[in-house]
Amino acid sequence: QDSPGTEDLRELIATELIAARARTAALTDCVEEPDLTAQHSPLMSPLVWDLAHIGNQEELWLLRNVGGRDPMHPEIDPLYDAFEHPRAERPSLPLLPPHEARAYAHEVRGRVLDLLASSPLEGPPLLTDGFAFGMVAQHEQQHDETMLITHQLRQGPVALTAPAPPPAPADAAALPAEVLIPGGPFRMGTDTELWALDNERPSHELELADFLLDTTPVSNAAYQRFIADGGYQEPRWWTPEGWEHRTRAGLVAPLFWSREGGQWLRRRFGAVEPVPGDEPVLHVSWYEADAYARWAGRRLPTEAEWEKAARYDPVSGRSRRYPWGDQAPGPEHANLGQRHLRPAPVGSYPAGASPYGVRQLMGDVWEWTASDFRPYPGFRAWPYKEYSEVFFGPEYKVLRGGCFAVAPVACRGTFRNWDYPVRRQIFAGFRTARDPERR
Ligand code: AVJ
Ligand code: FE
Repeated sequence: QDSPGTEDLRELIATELIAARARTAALTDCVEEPDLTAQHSPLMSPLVWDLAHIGNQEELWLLRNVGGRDPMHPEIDPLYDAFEHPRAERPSLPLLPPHEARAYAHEVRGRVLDLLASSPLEGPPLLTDGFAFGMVAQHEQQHDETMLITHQLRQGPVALTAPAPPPAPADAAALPAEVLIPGGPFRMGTDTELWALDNERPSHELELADFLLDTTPVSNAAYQRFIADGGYQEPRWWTPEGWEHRTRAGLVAPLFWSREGGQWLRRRFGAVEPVPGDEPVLHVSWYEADAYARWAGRRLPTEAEWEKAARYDPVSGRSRRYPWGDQAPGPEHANLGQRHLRPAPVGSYPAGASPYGVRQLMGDVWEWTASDFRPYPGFRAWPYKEYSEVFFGPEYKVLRGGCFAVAPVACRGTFRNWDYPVRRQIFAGFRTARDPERR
């Protein structure tokens, strides 16, 4: 990717910071004070914590580290350090009340826009290509996704609304179930993506064998067949840890599903509706995705397979930024950015398909992969080891592709997300893969 000129970069940064704040405001202005300070789930922070944490990280990285300014309120730093207090503890901290949290984030932002106007956007690595600004815009958008998860977990009437995604295109029903991705060399990760985070770097070549990948994410209808076939009652589909967890947690269906009068219903942002068969399945753990794949005679794709399917251009042999090419995501490519508060039907977004014809790799639902979260060869923690490095290891599984709640600035073919294999509150689904039959 070519580096944009300084003025274009300033404009891009300002646009991204403003877009993130508009989303933050939408997520925090739509409920009253008690809903901002309450803890809706022990898995999540109160919304008012995310709000002040967004401002605090922006102050830390931009005003203090880039701008060399003194801390505005050093006494609040420990409250908003994610490593000092686990989420479950945060409601009992003396957090800034909503009006103070808003005023703090607003004050920081005003000073950041002043700093941006006078920053050279080159020189020290943190400033090069406006990296710290891009990181902060991504960080706010990541917390906007986190806050949307909190909204989904919240009990009570609907607070957020958005138009439904477009209906499935005419060819959706006739798509091949899977496509062959031929083996060969593939360059994974990036050295050039403008604001790629440390765990996406460096790029490195690897060799993959032929594999077949689902054309679309697994649908609710397909997942209901797994349930109806007794998939949750059959240990042979599950890993030992998965079965143990399934049993202890009493899993029988995706999170937020309930059974009424022979029909599966699902709660979504305060409304209850029949589970739509043609939507990608959402709110399943890695263990459930893995069990489904085994039941279907398949497996989850590895992270490298997923990225090859999303980025490899068989004509040039090059890895591209997105399945459709190098252009930034538009509304025709993918369901991103909380434009819609649900995934689009399977088979949507033909303009966002990869060269091999794989659809919806970006947006809609995060996709669980088979892979543990590990550093790439040559990884260097940057600019802080608490972003990625402290999470590397076998206890986290990688998710790829972003979901409807992810902003374009925090989504690309190289972007890596990770979570525990038991987690279901995240907007995660999956697609499956298999090896070709040997003959
Ligand atoms: C990349 C989504 C796993 O929310 O824990 C936010 C992103 N890091 N603030 C998370 C993040 C620091 C992170 N995930
Ligand atoms: Fe954070």
